[in-house]
This record gives sequence, C-alpha cells and structure tokens, in this order.
Amino acid sequence: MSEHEMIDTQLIQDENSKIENDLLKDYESLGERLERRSIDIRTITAKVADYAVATPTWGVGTGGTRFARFPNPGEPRNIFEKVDDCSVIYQLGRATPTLSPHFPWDRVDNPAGLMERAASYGLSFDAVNSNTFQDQPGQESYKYGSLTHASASVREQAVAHNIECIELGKALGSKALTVWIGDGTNFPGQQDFTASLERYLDSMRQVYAALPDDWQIFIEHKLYEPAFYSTVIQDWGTNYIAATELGEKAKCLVDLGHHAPTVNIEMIVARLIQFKKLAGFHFNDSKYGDDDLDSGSIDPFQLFLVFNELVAAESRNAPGFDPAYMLDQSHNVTDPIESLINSAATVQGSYARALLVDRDQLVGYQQSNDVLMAHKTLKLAYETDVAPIVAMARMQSGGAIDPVAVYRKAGYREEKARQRPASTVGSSGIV
Ligand code: PSV
Ligand code: MN
Repeated sequence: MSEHEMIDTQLIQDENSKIENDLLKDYESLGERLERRSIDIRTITAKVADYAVATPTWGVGTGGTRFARFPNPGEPRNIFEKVDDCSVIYQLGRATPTLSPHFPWDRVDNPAGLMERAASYGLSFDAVNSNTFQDQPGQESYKYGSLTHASASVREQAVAHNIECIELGKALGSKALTVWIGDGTNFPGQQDFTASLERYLDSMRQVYAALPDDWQIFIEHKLYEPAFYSTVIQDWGTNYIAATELGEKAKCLVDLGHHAPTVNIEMIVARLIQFKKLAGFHFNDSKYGDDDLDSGSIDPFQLFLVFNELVAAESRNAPGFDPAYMLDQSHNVTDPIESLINSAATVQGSYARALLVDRDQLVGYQQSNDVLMAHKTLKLAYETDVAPIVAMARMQSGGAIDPVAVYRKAGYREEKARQRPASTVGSSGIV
C-alpha cells in the first residue's frame, strides 16, 4: 500500500459498502453461469486483478484538436501534478500502477524526487517516450523531419534527444524507450522514400547503441498525421523491418488508432507475436482519423479480438511474449481522470472476456471446419457481461466498486480547480 492517498479511503469504503451486496449477488450469479462452462470465476478474477496497464502522463491534461483546445478546470501544470492525478486513477481503479512519461514535457532536474513522489502513491515508471515532433526553444526545427531529416545536424539533435530520454528513463527506473516520429511528407515528390528510411535506420542505430543491456526500444508506427501524404514509419511492415534491422532489443509497438479503418489489427498482433516482435500497445479507439478516442468506445469487439490473440499466446507460452500495456488517449470533452479510469477498466474487461474463450473447443471447431461454432465460441465469451469480475478485482485490491462515482463524490476536480489556476497554454496535454 502507498504512503498517502489523494482520495479519502473512508469514502471509498463507505461508498463500496452501499453497493457491495449487489456486487456479491451479481458475482455469485455470474460464477454459477461460468461454472456451467467449467470456468472458475475466482481464477479469472485473480488474473484480472494482476493485469496492469500504464497511464500516459500526457493523458491527464486536456487534449484538443487542431482547431481548439478547451481546457478543463484544475488541469495539472507539471509532471508532479500529473502524478497526483494518475495516483487517483490508480487508487480508485487499481489497474494502473505505472506511468509512461513523455519528454521534454515531463523533464525534471530531480528525477529522484519525481520517483519518490510516484512511489509515495505506489506508482512506478513504464516506457519513456521521446518527442521529436515538436520544436523546443533554441533548437533546430523539426518542420521537415527529425530522425529522418535531410540535414545531419537535425538528425544528430533528434538522436541526442532520444539518448537523453534513455538517461532520464534510467533515473526513473524505466526499461524501455518508445520512439514515435511524425516524419513524413505532404506532397508527392517532397522526399525520397528510400533515402528517408535509410536515414531513419542510421539514426536509430545510434539510439539503439545507447540502450542499456536490459532495455528495449519500442518502435511505434502510424499511418498518417501530421504528415498527410507519406509517413516514414507508416505501418507494421516498415516497423517490423526497422525492428529487425536494429536487433533483438527493438520491437514493434501497436497503437490501436494508427491503422486504416478496416485493417485487421488482431492479425497484425498475431504476426508480431509469432515472430517475437510485439513490444506492446497504446490502447485507444478511433472511428475516422482520430487515434485517441477512449479505449473500447467505438469498436469493443476489436479490442476483445486483440485480447483473444494475447490470451492465446499466453496460454501456449509463446516464446518471447511479454508485451507492455499502455493507454494513449487524448481527452478533449471528458474529464481525463474519468476517461482513464473507465478505459483501464474496459481494457481489463476485454482481457477477462478473452480468458473466457474455451480454447480447446475453439481448436476442435477449427480442425473440423465448423465455422459457425468456432465463431460462436468467441461470441459466447465476448457477450458475457464481465463487469462483476472487474469490479470484484478492483474491490478486492482496495479500489472502488464504482470508481467514477466515488471520484465525483470526492470532489477532486473541484478541489484542483481551486488549487490550480486555469491555464490557456497547451503544455499539459496533446495539442
Ligand atoms: C502519436 O499520435 C502518439 O500515438 C505517440 O504515441 C505519441 O508519443 C503520442 O501519440 C502523444 O502525442
Ligand atoms: Mn501512441
């Protein structure tokens, strides 16, 4: 348990006690139904309780679009306040014990102090993220690219930043660097596809060489945006090639929002697992071009199918399978703390559903080409309401049965609105 908490633990207990009986009844009834399918609800609950997903520090600020940003009251103004907000998400939801920081947004002079603040809430640091998609004062511009820029000095600056991120990450106890670049073009003819990828590989080899032995580098691909004609690391194919060229410590990170609308993401996940190159995830959802909607808010079945691949890999002890799980969302119209609590629970729920798939039965139907029954095997798991399992896992771990309700009742946002004067700058979230 952590040393101190942002939300009064008595409030959590009082609120839980009001609905605990209902939860027990729902849990018992679900337990009976699962027993008929030879599934032990306690085993599933224990696995769900063990499942963790990292909070992105940038997610607790209000996001925006390229048209406007409408800041929430009480936004965190620096990484210490972001950690405070993340601790609320963890305290109430119990699914998010780690934080994924982004530099230079979260750069501090005293990483030990930051680690201490996080540890006081029982939090630690997951993969660190570099940022060469924005200019910083006094630097050469990334307008025409960063790690792939035509100018050697801009590439050197971008490489140096990534190496600095590794250093900052080491001080925070992190073990991985996630590299996403916005490099690409808006016009056919603007850039040579081959030369820009060559420059990327050359820059990344220098970053890779600076990785400590027990570190990994996660390469994140994205179809488009900010570049609208071509992007250098645009899909999992280029990502896989880059990770393979770099070496064993390089793996491919799948941000769910970074694919064309109809792409079969679960199949990409299966391929990356098969060839030991799955780094992990940035969970979010998307409908058209946004890559930052709340997890499971648009296509929860897809999220389930991704977890179906993960659980299949887990159950067959797939070699080298150890993905990092992170959320990556931008909250423009909701309270970020509520969205992140909710999204972490949604991700946990998808894991729970995937655990309910009868894998032996599925293999049998696949072998005998019983298409409908194979599909129904997945659907049966997907259509099971696992909310009592997720809520029970949360309650047993000391969290709130209904975390958003307790968050609202605690008046945390109102309190922070008083303590943190309104900001109009875009520093605390994704712009
Ligand atoms: C890019 O869209 C991305 O998904 C990358 O992970 C960035 O680091 C993050 O969003 C924050 O802007
Ligand atoms: Mn991402």
